[in-house]
Amino acid sequence: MSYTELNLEDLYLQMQDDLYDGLKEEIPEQVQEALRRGQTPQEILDGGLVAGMDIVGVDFRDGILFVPEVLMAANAMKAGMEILRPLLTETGAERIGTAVMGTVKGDIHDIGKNLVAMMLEGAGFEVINLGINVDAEKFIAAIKEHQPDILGMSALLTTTMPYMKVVVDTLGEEGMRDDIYVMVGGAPVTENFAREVGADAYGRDAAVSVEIAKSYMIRRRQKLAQPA
Ligand code: B1M
Repeated sequence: MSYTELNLEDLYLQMQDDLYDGLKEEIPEQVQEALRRGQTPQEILDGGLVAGMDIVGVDFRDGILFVPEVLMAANAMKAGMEILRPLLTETGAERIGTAVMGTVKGDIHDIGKNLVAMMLEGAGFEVINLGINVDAEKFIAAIKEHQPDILGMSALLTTTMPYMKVVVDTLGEEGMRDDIYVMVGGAPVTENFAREVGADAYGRDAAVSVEIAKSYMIRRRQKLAQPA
């Protein structure tokens, strides 16, 4: 199908519909078409992909969609994100810091975490993405190996978000807590929850997370520049 005849609003509605239906072939074509029309990656995410996934989330909650359909929608979303990836990660900026990121143990949701990782890369961070179902030992081993400035944890389930505290506590036990800035995010996570688990910051969405990470790096650099 050619999407060139659709006006922009209808193109986004089509994208949301096709994402809902898990049409993995169509989504990249629509993303390309939106790019051709001068839309930014952020506009395409907000107007098409994330908006479509929000509708999927509501119908999943209400028992209208089931896991197989949601998985298809997730795969369609990932196909769209692959088109946007080079645009989100391309950076002329110098490397400003390193982040280790992962979705916590018991949780396999990775779309939001990957989006945050891509946008951090675009802002000049090196990101070591540990994937899904990451336990404290794996986080600690990666931090020891890569010495990142930031640890980013994602959780999408109310049952897995408490695991963030396990990781923060393990960092403390290992004597590493003061050396790293811990950021948490994911749909059920809140500012209060972040505080409760001992994180340094809560990232509401990818754009906000990048801003928080960048301003932390500025503060850190200023602190290091001060005479002892
Ligand atoms: Co899941 N699922 N799911 N699911 N799923 C939710 C989370 C749910 C809210 C759906 C619902 O009922 N409405 C619900 C959780 C309910 C709860 O805990 N209270 C749920 C459930 C119940 C489940 C299963 C248990 C279902 C089952 O098996 N019966 C199961 C759990 C599996 C497991 O993890 N052990 C399950 C499985 C799945 C799929 C595999 C089918 C698929 C995941 C595919 C994948 O990720 N590869 C899936 C999906 C797609 C969803 C929904 C529909 C969409 C999530 C998503 O990708 N959103 C979701 C509904 C929802 O969230 N409304 C749902 C788009 C993404 C861009 O947003 O992830 O929020 P989000 O990320 C944002 C911010 O949160 C933030 O920035 C991102 C970009 O702006 N952010 C961070 C995220 N991580 C961050 C980390 C940071 C900073 C910011 O660190 C610095």
